[in-house]
Amino acid sequence: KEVAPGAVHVPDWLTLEQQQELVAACRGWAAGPVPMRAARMPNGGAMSVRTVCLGWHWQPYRYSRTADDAGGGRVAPFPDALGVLGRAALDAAYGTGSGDAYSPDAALINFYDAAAKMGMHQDRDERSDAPVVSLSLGDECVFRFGNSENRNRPWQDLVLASGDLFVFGGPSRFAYHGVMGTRAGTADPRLGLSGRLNITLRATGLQQ
Ligand code: MD5
Ligand code: FE
Repeated sequence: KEVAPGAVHVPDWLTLEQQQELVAACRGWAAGPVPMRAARMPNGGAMSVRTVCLGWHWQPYRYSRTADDAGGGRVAPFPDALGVLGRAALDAAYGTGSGDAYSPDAALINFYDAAAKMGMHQDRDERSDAPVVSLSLGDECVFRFGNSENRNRPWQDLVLASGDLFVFGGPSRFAYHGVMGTRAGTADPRLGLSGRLNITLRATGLQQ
């Protein structure tokens, strides 16, 4: 379903087996070499979401190869399998062949416990206007998709459930968005996940 130009929601895109594999992979990635952590904002406060990065490490508001805010180590490489999944995601959202030239080089994996939220923001630390691919796992959340002008109305509130794909490209790439909260206990017990994971794939446009 096209929510706005370039913003496409594909409910239940991942099979249960793919979701289980991704949850297991996220557990491995969360362990390190740069462990999952709550990013600290320039004002000193910690985000309620915890994040682990692959390929490039994100901290507000820049990307680097090393994690100054989480031990200083070099981030794990971006896995080829996520590039393959990203191309399939664009094909599913925009039509066959749309993903051919897509080569994301960073993944951010966000974990939401029952209290976590993410305020309205734009993702504009990338030097690329390539689409962002978002995959949801575990508990449902209320996702707020806004406009590209400011963090205020108009917006649309959507429920994102486990297995859902969302692609943000074209005129929607720099829209404001946020996660108002999760719905604790809504995850499929077969995932063995208490909380919500979100994987985003991005092309940073950065070199080396
Ligand atoms: C999440 N993560 O559910 C969301 C999903 C983040 C973040 O927002 O920055 O880690 S990604 C939603 C997204 C990405 C890029 C553009 C737009 C939405 N958009 O234009 O609405 O943890
Ligand atoms: Fe974002």
